[in-house]
Order: sequence, then C-alpha cells, then structure tokens
Amino acid sequence: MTLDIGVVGTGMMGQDHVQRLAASVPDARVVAVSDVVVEQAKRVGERVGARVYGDGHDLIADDGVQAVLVASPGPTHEELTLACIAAGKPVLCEKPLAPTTDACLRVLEAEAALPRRLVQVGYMRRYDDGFRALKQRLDEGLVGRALLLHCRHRNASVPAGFTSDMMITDSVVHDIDVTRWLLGQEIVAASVFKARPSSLAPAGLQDPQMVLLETDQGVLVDVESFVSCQFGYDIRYELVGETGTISLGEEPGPRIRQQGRHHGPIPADWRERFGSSYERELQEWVGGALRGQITGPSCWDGYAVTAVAEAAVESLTTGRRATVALVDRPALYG
Ligand code: ISE
Repeated sequence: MTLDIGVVGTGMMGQDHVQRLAASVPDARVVAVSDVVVEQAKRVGERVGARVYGDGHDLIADDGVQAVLVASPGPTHEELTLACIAAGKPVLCEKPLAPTTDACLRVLEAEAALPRRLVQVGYMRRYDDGFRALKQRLDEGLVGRALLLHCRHRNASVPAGFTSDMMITDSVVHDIDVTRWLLGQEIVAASVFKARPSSLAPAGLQDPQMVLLETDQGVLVDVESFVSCQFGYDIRYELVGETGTISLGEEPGPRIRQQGRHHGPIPADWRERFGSSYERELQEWVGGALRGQITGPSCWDGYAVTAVAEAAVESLTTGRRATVALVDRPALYG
C-alpha cells in the first residue's frame, strides 16, 4: 500500500521532507506540493512529479491527497491543521502545533471530538537512536528515579530576524518536548535567566539564555539556549538519577586520535544531526497513517509544549517565574 501525500510549504523544511519522503520512505508518494511562492513549489514539485498549488487549502481539498505534511510557517499551522481534521485526513504538522496556546486549544478541541487521532506534531528528537536509548535506560530503572536533567542546545548561528523569544519558541520547544516525553511528567513552571550576551550574537539578541523548568513531580530541568555559539550544532543531555547519570551527545560522531591530537566532527545544523530521526519520523508516520493509527507526538503534546514555551517567554519578559496551567487532558490522549 502507498500513502499519497501533499506537502504544504516548500521552504527549507518542506523541501527536506519532500526529498526524504521520495528517497527513504518506500510506502510514500508525494503527489502534491503547495507554497505561496508558486515558482518555488513548481521547482520542488517537478523533482517528484507532484501537482502544484499556490494555496494549501486547495491541496488539502485534492481528492488524490490522502495525508498532508504541513511545513509552512507556524502562524499558518492552526488553519491548515483544522482543514485537515475537517477533511478527515491524517496530518503531520511541523513544530509548533500553533504559536499560541489558544490556537493549539482550538486544534485540540477539534481533534478530541473525533474517535481517533489524525494529528501528529513534528517533534523529531523522539525518533533519535540516542534519545530512545536514554529513555529506555531510564524506564528500565538503570539510574533510579530522575532528579535533574541538564540540556544544552547550541546553534552555530541564526538567520537575520531571529529574536530572543524565538530562542524559546523555535529552539527550546524541542527540549520541552523531550523533557515531557522522557520523564512522562508535565512542566508546571518556567524561569528564564539572561546571561551576559555574546558579542558575536546579532545586535539586540539576548543570547545565551538559561531556562529552568520545574515538573509536576519536582524534577528540575535546565536548558542552555545559545544560538550564536559559532562552532556548530551541539546538543547534549545529562540525566541525573538517584544512582547514576545517563548522558547523550558528548561525542556526536567518530572521535579521531592522530599525531598527538584527538578530534571529531561537529554537525553543522539540526538537519545533519537529526537526519536519521526525520527519516524514522516520516517512516513511522506513513506506516501509522496507512494503518489508521497515529502514534507520534500528539496534539496534546503540541499544546502542552506551546503552553510551557508561552510561560518561558513571559518569564523572559518579566524576569519572574511563570507558572503553566493546562486544561484537563481529553480522553483521546489517554
Ligand atoms: C530549528 O528551527 C529547529 O527546529 C532545530 O531542531 C532546533 O534545534 C534549532 O535550534 C531551531 O532553530
């Protein structure tokens, strides 16, 4: 069986997904693409023989499209995901589910009225071998109960227009998702601390930031968000349990010892670091959509992550600890 997919948005991530679906997901076929920049959609569509639209809603309405991947900018996610729900089509929505909790709640309410899930949110770190091994060891009780989680999230640089809020809403959202998934706990408060800004950060960017998250079971999580680190894409975790620690990402690639030195590669960006996670995310999503069972990050996860990010942005603005209050979890999300 093959899943005929329409991809909305052919910018950097949309192009990446189209290429990956074509190259690495045998059960998928990209049959349509859309972008407000139609010329770009045409260029991307031509490579895979897909129909081309200038409006994502027309793509969703196309009877030949069985499932939709939304990779357009965040503010468009709510209306496009709602349109997929109304059309009864499975949708993989790139992060965030939507930029505000109110918008996420509207999507959540629409999906929660259905008998089964249609929406998956693109938090791809859950598909990474290292993150999965970390979770498995923790769940097996290897280091006892989790007490602390240290996360480092460093980008070499960011594009023009990247703001201090986006260091949370675009970057730290991944660490928020990993925290909730890894620990199986909700985050109840966020506090953001401003470090001395790097002289190499774009003017006006509060970079780096330290984000402190508190979970409902008292685990403390610190996230270093540093998006002008210059040297590469550097993602590291250390989980501190009662009897030991589990760490991840210290040596992301092969380590070479030669001529009195040791060195190794550092990924340039997340597409390189998480390439195999994106691949597995797409493979599992396509398999799930064909079986009618979507199991990846849910609308609930998308909503909870945005709610925590909103609290963290509030803390960045006010300088005070901000609490997170979630609505009751609908039955659809277990
Ligand atoms: C980027 O938009 C992503 O989603 C990456 O996964 C993240 O690590 C990076 O910091 C963001 O800018």
